[in-house]
Amino acid sequence: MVERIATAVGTPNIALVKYWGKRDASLNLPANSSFSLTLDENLRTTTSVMFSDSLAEDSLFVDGEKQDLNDSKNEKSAFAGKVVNILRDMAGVRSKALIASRNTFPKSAGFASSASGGAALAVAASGALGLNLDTRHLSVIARQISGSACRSVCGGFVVWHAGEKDDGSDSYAESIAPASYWPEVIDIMAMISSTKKKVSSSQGHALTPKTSDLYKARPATAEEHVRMVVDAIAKKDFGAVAEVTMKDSNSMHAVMLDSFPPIIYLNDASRAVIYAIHELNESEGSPIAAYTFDAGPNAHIITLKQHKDKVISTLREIVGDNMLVAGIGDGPRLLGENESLIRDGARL
Ligand code: 2P0
Repeated sequence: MVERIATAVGTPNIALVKYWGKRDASLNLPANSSFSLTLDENLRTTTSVMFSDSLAEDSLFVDGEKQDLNDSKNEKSAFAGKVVNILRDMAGVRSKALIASRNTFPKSAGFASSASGGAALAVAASGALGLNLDTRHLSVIARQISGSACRSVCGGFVVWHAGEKDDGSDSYAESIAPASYWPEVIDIMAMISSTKKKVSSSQGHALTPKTSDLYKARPATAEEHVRMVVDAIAKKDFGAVAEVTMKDSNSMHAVMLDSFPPIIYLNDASRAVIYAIHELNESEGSPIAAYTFDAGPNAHIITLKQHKDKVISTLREIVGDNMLVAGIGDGPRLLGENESLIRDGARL
């Protein structure tokens, strides 16, 4: 019996310039390039993949719960199945796969795990199949599970190039600097709500370009923001990084609100964080912190280690102690056999 198995860990990323709107929904090709920080292993997904002749069908378990790989309503599982098929074809392997994945995010955090999960799966599955794929190739594969997952394949400071080709081969992520380049940068996450969002990211990616007039200006604005943030990172100009980060989050949430029906992810507590960060920056005389919000009300505050205590005491007024802190990470890595979630041919 041939059995191939590998385990990888992946971490989330936080976009400073956002991906919102696709030019191709089946391949997750974005309307614009984006920029992110890959976070460290304070939040992580561990995924084991086994290909074995003894398996009768493909199966996927997330946090112990069996997922239906053919459920078209559960897009992420459907994409996971698709990615396993692509990799299996590349390796010329026919055996079925058992995939087991666990998130170590605090249960109440309300932070998405599709980016860390997608990156961990791409690395573990290609590792199990002995495919020696470079980061660019891995990001193209991970992108098909979840767009933002392609950025989590890279460590440090990451650009996802939108690309132009119909087949998506030039839509990939690339690290412009490793985590060690600017290790003082941190993300303080303020947990505001963990309730499931009314509009999923995938629904929003489709609705906004179709219905928002303001969205027409969004792709060019985001491309300009990527150029600005890359330049600011090269100069380690934190004030410039902070300004473009806040403006890009506001730009994305503006086109969300301009969608019809409107998509509203921010709530009163999110808005209180926005005001508090502007007040803090004003009292400091220059920006020491930047807020950014994804498809939900939780705030990510990007700052430098030396300002951590000030930012935490500002946020505490709004969210109490519901905070998590992550640094910048090196991206996914393969783990050893003793960390596998699959033993003796079965998931643990
Ligand atoms: C981002 N988000 O750039 C943006 C900002 C949310 C707001 O990427 O359909 O789960 O799987 O490609 O990656 C969330 O969307 O969407 C997202 P799919 P994804 O991080």
